Amino acid sequence: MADSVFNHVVRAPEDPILGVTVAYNKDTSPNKLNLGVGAYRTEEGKPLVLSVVRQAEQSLVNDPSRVKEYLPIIGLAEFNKLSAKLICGADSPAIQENRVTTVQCLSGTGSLRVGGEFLARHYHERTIYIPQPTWGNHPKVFTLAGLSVKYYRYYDPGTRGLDFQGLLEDLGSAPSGAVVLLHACAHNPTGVDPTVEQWEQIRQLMRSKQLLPFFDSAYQGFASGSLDADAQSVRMFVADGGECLVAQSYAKNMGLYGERVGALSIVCKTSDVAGKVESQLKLVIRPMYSNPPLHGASIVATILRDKDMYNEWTIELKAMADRIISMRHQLFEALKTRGTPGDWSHIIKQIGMFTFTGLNSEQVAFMRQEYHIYMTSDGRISMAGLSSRTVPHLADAIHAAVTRAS
Ligand code: KET
Repeated sequence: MADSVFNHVVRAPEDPILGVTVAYNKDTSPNKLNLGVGAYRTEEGKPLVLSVVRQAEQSLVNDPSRVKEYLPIIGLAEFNKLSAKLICGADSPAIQENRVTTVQCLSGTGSLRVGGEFLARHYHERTIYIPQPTWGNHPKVFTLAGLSVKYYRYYDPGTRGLDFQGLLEDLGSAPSGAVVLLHACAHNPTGVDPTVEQWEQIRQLMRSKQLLPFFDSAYQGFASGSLDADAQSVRMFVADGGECLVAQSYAKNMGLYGERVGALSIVCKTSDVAGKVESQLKLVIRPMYSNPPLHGASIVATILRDKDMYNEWTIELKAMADRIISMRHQLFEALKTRGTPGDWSHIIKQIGMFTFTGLNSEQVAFMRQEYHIYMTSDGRISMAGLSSRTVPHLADAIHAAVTRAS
C-alpha cells in the first residue's frame, strides 16, 4: 500500500549462510545439493535425529511428573552443571572450586550474544578481536551486543593453513585486556586449527597481555570424533587458573539444531566473583527472552547424566565425524581421478564440518547456475551435506568450475 508507514523500509539481503538454504529450496532441479549451512546429513542425504536423542525424548514423554513450568532465568541447573563438565572436564578444579558460572542460552548464538552483552556492561575493555575470516555472524552478534570488533590474522590463503605469525603479531599488538574470540576446535569456515603447541604459545601470549579468551565451542566432538580431544584448547586456558568465557552449542554435536540449546560458562578467579557474575547475567537475560526453553536442555541433561546414554552419544558422534572424514577422502580422490588442476590436499587436511575450498565467488556462482550445487560465496562447503552418491556430481562441478569458469 502506497501510504504504509513502512514505505521507506528497504529490502535486506538474505543471510550469507541461511540465505543459501532459501535459494536452494526454490530450486526445482532434482540434482540440487545444499552444501551451504553446516547441518549434518546421512548417506541418504537426510537430516539425522540421533537414536540416543530419540531415546531421551521418549523417556521425557513417558514421565508423567514432568510439567511445563518456566525454567529459572539461567535455565536448567543440572544441564548447566553437566555442560560445564563437558567442556572443562569432569575433574576440573575450577568447577570443584565453584568458580564457573554457567547459564543455559539459546544455542551457540544466544550464548555468544549474552556473553557479549555481559562484557559490554561489566568489562573494562570493549574491543573484541575475532579471526579473519570467521563465522559470518560473529561480527554482527558482538557489534549488537555493544562491543567493538577488530580482526586478527588467522588464515593464509597461500598455504591454506594457519597464519600463525600474523596471529601472534596481531594479538601481540592488541591493547592489554582486549577480548579475543577463539574457535575451540574445527574453525569455521577454514577447517584450520592451531596445533597443541601453537595453542600453548597463544595461551602464554594472551595471559602475559591479560587478553580475555572467549571460546566459541560449536563443534565439540566433530573435529576429532572425541569430546575430550576437541575440548583441549579450552581446558588449557581453564587449567592455568585464569578467567575465560565459553559459548557451547549442542546444535551440531547432538543434532539439536532447532531446539536451540547451548550454554555460556564464565570461569572466574573465585566463587564469590562467579556468584556476582551470575547475578548480572540474569539481568542481561531477563529483558532479552526472560528464560530459556525447557525441552532441548532436558534432552541434553538426560543424556549427559546417564552413563549408558552418554556412551551411546559418543559412539553416534564419532560415526558422524567419521562419515565427514570419509567424505573428505572420497572428494579428494574424485578430483584426483578427474585430474582437476591444483593441489586439493587441503580437503583431507582440514578439520571439522567444512572444507574451505579456495573456489572464488564466480566459481561458486557457476556451480550454482550449472550444477545446482549451493554453498556460501566464500567457497566453503559443508562436508556433512555430502554423500557417496553426490561426491561425483560435486567433483564434476568443481572440475568444470576450475577448468572453465576461472
Ligand atoms: N559458532 C560457530 C563457529 C558456528 O559455526 C555456528 C553455526 C554457531 C556458533 C551457532 O550455532 P547455533 O545454531 O546458534 O548453536 N554455524 C552454522 C549455522 C549458522 O550459520 O547458523 C554454519 O556456519 O553454517
